[in-house]
Amino acid sequence: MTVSIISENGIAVVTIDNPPVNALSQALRQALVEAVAKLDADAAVKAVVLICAGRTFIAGADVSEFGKPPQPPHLPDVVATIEGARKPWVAAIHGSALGGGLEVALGCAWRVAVASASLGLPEVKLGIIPGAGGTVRLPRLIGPAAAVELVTSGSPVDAKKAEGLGLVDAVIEGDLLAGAIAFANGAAGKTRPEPISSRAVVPVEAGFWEGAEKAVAAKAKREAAPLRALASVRRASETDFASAMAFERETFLDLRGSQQASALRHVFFAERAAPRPPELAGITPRDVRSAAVIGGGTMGAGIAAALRDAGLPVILIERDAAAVERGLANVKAIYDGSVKRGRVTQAIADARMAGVAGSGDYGLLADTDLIIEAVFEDLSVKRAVFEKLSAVCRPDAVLATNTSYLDPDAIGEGIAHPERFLGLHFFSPAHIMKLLEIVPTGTTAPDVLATGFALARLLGKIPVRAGICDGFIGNRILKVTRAQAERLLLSGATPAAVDAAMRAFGLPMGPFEAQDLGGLDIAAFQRKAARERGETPFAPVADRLCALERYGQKTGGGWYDYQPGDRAPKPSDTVAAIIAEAAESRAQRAWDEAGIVDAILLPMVNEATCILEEHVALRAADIDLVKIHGYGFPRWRGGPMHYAEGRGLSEVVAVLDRLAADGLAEPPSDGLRRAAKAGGFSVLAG
Ligand code: T1G
Repeated sequence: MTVSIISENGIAVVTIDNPPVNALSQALRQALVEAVAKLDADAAVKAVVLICAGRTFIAGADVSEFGKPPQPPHLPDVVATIEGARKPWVAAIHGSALGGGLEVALGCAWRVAVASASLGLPEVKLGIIPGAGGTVRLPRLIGPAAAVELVTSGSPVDAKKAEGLGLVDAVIEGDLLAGAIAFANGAAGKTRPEPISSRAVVPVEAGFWEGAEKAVAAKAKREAAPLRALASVRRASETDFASAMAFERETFLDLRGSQQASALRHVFFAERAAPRPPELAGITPRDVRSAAVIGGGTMGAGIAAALRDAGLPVILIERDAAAVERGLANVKAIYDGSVKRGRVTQAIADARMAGVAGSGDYGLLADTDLIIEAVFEDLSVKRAVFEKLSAVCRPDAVLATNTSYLDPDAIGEGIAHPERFLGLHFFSPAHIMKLLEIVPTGTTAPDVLATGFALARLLGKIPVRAGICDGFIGNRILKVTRAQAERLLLSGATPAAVDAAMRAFGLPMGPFEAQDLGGLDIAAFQRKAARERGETPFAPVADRLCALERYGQKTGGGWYDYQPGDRAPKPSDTVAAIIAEAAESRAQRAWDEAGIVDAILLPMVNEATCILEEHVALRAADIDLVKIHGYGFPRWRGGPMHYAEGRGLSEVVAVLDRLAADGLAEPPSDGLRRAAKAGGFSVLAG
């Protein structure tokens, strides 16, 4: 880390160089305090430009220091030192001025930025609030309403928007340093603005805070930080600077040590580690400049849209002209929906749609770099597709199957150049869901696996390497979730109670609501295949419902009844009767929310531990990412593995032992017992 200072014609330039994102480490904070003293003592200096080397302005406090006790100089003091400097400082912003980075900029007399820069206070996304004056200076600079939006959402604004808010004094065209020096020269002769800490906050209209609280609470749901951030902005608007700073710091330190902050930090680093797995270090992926999707159904159309969103031209192949038209219509429906929701403009949607060519002719794929198969989940249908692809595609073209449940080794058998084949398991809707399970076969070449990860980065997805087993990582755990949910029904719980408990835990919806939404027939199809393999999937009630063709919302009834045109789930007497009959010989018990969550979540952790021990997943954090980005597990709980470690693996083992003794769960696996003894899952990682 370096902080260099050069002075010329009265303007000193302080350049921070602390790769990769100029995070505010203890050494950097110390160097900034020393720079203020040095330049205040230099009579030749009339103003200071603060700029960063590398790809971005200061991106915030160093998140890797969060788990340790804060070391002086503390950031609020650094910001106060800059604000109180005798020579005025100008923050020159490129890349992202985030968190503590923006707070340092707020200590400067002026802020300038290039148009491509963004500025924000993302702390709530880490389960904390700004801790160096962000919630106190911002309402003084841009007013309470804009400050509330910026602080409680955690979302950044671009330089133009920031200029409009008064957060940035000028947007620099051309070279940032030259523009900042010119700005400093011009400003040096002018009256220096009143320090933000001395300014008053403009009054708000009656009811503002009550309205803000309602809106923030609705969005934050069970995350604590957004409402605490709102309280800090309100305190800053209603009391003097010093009291507000004390309140902010107290809140920041309180949240910093919270479970939610620990969980969100865990996810932050897991998401950044996922696209660059250590086992692929130094391996160059193959170039992917063109792509094709075989199959224009829901998944194929979603994958085509995801590829187009990343700028790749796409050929959509279907079996005949009518199917091609349907496939293209499915892609168009995706873009029409995006335009309707304001996610893209009509012009962008049209351009993306124009980049999809539909055809029934595999011959068009002779020079395509990547081909993803997304046809019906039937082995013979898939193998026929790859037979054609083997014949027409370049030997180095990457061929991928999007299968959810079939064995990629079986699908790829007989493919020419099998080293270029792998599984790429997208999650529906494929243009929205971030998770991509990357499934190498026994013959996939390392550079082809690296190509899968590079594709994930290009598509803005979270890649997780998964070994071959039934359901890979996510769907294998899902089967346990569903089996446990049915076990609960047979021992006295109701679908509504189970769903309510899992929603209260933080899931977007419970296991039964989710099945009614997605359709019970899909899992029934998988259970049929499993039984043909000699397995005995546990779904006594779901099987009965499917026999009655109660597939969920799409048939007006599944686990719940639905009135025509109304998606609200109603408890079903039919289902209750089926449950009562299936539960006849079983012990019944009263279930509370905590008991339901344990009986569903801890068996999931047990199965995940087997997945880890079998090296189907390489790291526990990867399993957390699968559940968060593929199944809506709450980020602020960090994922099932982080949650279990936080709960204590010995306690997890004890609860599972009790449930197993009552026939309500499988006993803890040997791996889970070993991890409990070792105090964590890392003992099992591949
Ligand atoms: N601290 C430490 N390391 C960080 C970091 C940070 N704040 N931000 C990024 N990294 C690392 C990251 O782990 C990765 O490391 C590398 O930088 C590139 O990241 C007092 C308390 C800045 C928009 O929340 O949003 O300030 O894997 O892959 O896609 O009030 O990183 O290469 O070894 O994401 O170009 C507030 C979080 C902190 C910003 C760049 N700040 N970072 O995105 O690169 S709290 C944040 C980001 C705070 C104050 C409070 C993004 C980015 P490695 P990357 P990118």
